Amino acid sequence: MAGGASASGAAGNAVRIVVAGDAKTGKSSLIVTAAAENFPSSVPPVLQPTRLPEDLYPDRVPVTIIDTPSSPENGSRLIEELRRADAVVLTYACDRSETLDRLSTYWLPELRRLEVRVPVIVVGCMLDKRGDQQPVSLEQVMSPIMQQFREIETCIECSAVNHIQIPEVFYYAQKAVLHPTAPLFDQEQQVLKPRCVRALKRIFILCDHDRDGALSDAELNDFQVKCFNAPLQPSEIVGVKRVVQEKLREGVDDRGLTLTGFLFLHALFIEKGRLETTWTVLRKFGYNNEIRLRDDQLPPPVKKFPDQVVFSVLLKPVLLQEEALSPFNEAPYVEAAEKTALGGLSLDGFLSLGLRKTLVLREIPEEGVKELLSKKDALAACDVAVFVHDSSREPSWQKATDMLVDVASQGEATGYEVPCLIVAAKDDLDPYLTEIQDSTRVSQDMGIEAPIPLSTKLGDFSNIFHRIVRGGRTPSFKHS
Ligand SMILES: Nc1nc2c(ncn2[C@@H]2O[C@H](COP(=O)(O)OP(=O)(O)OP(=O)(O)O)[C@@H](O)[C@H]2O)c(=O)[nH]1
Ligand SMILES: [Mg+2]
Repeated sequence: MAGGASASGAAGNAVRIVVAGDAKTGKSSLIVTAAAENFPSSVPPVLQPTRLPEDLYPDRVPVTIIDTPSSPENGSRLIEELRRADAVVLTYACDRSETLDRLSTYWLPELRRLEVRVPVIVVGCMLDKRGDQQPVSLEQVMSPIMQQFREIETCIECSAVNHIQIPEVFYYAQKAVLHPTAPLFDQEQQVLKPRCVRALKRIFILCDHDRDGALSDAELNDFQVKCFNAPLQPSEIVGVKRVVQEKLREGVDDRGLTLTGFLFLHALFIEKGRLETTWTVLRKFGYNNEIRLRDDQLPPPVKKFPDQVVFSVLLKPVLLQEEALSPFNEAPYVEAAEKTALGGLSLDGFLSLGLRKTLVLREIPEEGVKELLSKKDALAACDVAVFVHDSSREPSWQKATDMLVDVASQGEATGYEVPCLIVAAKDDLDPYLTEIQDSTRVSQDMGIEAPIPLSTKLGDFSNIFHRIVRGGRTPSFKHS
């Protein structure tokens, strides 16, 4: 996984940790003591790459530690190693404050200059030699440096000679690679990053099976089993909800854990250093280290309800001039639409919108969605996505929402975010029991317009073509 920025973070890849710092700050002794659990009486200036025992840490990812030379004549070798690092351990000697100062005057700026954008662990070595001469705490000393250099993931003091906090140094380093903070959390603002929020919102919506806006105990349990392969005990569910509710009243309601509560819980995990929990959830739902859906997650599986067409995409209208739109709700366009476009629940064909503009509707049958979304730039040519469902049939609605979520996710993942509209067709029939509530809630959750009811049978088009051209709103997995 060498190469830092491109690190996949997925278990199974080796982690390469490079140890650097001023001369005689204890780099080589630190490495030998971690690998052999023995403080060496003498060490060569630079060690060969050292592999840590695989069972040392729970992730069981192979960790290779690279020692670096302090001598200036070996500067190019040092730079080469730093550029290949997944994480950098920077050492100073606890009894030599000038080596600590050099972190902010030399080492950290140097890493930035070299564009080594990987997590940094700052390690104070030879803690045993400091004695009581430094009354201030590590936190007091380090917090201004950590504020200035957000790439510092953790600071730790250790003593190789006394075996204090030696395995911890490399534990934090490998953890920072496998479960990085930066994509999840904005350290500056102390909030979840927008991309992380969007992914968690999507996950929440996918886990909220009854779509009532909260995770019930059963839904929470399913989520837990999916992510961690183990059920939650009833007392644990109570515990989780209590923790959330104590800090954030609206985090839980009588239906269960709300989206706000779900997001709060993840912020809490991260704050407590349990990043692996949030990463496990994201990875189970198909996200990579940049919190983008992995390629193998696109396209999503498509179930088939053969008698329906629930997904239509409007290709780029051919805008011939900058003139105002002709009203489409007048003859002959509505009639044309009625005969050709909406007959049989499909938006299809070519609708001429007066002399100046052309609205191109492309019908994507259900089985074509998979193929469409398999192209990363599929949505680039699309101005609006319209999701048509039969409002009298629940499976049709379910299918339409799944597709809406898929299209919105792909839009987010690829940057081609497309405004979406939901069309509730066959409005002359009785809707299935909770259709109105459901569809209104989903549109609210996603931050798009309320579903547009229409009935071709009754000739009621709800001004649909006008609304399509007006464009709808881009879904944002926003929750009311
Ligand atoms: N008391 C004490 N001495 C240590 C500790 N760690 C290293 N030393 C000693 O500090 C000296 C320097 O240690 P090294 O491990 O060679 O440090 P280094 O940074 O690799 O040094 P260079 O590669 O020469 O720059 C050696 O004499 C070590 O025995 C420690 O935890 N406590
Ligand atoms: Mg050395």
